[in-house]
Formats: sequence, C-alpha cells, structure tokens
Amino acid sequence: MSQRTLVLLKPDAVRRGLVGEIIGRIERKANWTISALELRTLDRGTLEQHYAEHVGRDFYEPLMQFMSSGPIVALVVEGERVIEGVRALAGPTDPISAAPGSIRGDFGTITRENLIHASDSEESAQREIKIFFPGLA
Ligand code: FUP
Repeated sequence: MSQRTLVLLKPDAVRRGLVGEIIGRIERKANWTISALELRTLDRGTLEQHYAEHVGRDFYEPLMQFMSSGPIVALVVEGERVIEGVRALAGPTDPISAAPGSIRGDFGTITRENLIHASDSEESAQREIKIFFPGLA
C-alpha cells in the first residue's frame, strides 16, 4: 500500500555534509518518490509540536537545543511501505546499536545526534507532515 512519511535530516547530517549521502540512499530504493523537500531552521514552536510525546523526558531540552542548532532538511517520501522502509534504512535510535549499513549505524555514535528522523506509523506520518508541510494535501 502506498504511504507517505516525514523525514528530517537533522542538523548534524547537514553540518557534516551528509545530505546527499542520506537522500541518495532513499532515492536508490525502487519506486519511492520525494514529494516535498526543504532546507530550514526550526523554531521552538515547530519542535514543540513535533516532539510533544517527549515533553518532560530528561533528554527533551538537550534534544530541542540540538534540533534548533542549525538548518535541517525536511522531506516527504511517498511509496510502497515507505514508513517501515525508511525506518529500516535509518536503523534504531542508538547509533551504536544500529547495524552497519544503516544510516545511523554507518554515521552516528551518540543517540541525540542520530542524523535522521522518520515517522514511525501512518498516524505519526499524517500528524508530522501537517506540521512541516501544511500545504500538502
Ligand atoms: P526514533 O523514533 O528512533 O527517532 O526515536 P524516539 O522517537 O524515541 O526519540 C526521538 C529523538 O530523541 C531521538 F532521535 C534522539 C532523542 N533521544 C535522546 O536524545 N535520548 C534518548 O534516550 C532517546 C531519544
């Protein structure tokens, strides 16, 4: 079934010049398309909406600081099983536990700076796409 997912290339990915590498991995998967893409620096309000489920956690403030520390690239990717598929490309949250071959496993070492966000369900994808691309039908 065709789906849409919200992907963020976090400030570490942009600073380290990994945007092409990461988008390349997404593009090389067959039959998926990028339907929106933008470089932008996130304000507090946008991040509060995006990370609402993590309010009150010990990592919340450092995460907010990190996510607003420089520009990110936001994109919407569309295609068959893309939600599960981009999560598989990304690997698990902790980059040291992430298998080599995954984005986090190949490029990350610390959990906060784990390079990429990808929606974890249809419900999250719908909610998150509205936050970042409200104009997208
Ligand atoms: P994920 O779904 O893999 O992106 O991870 P979560 O939604 O659980 O967490 C969102 C972000 O919070 C992570 F990408 C990084 C940050 N985080 C921490 O900094 N420390 C933690 O212990 C857990 C998450």
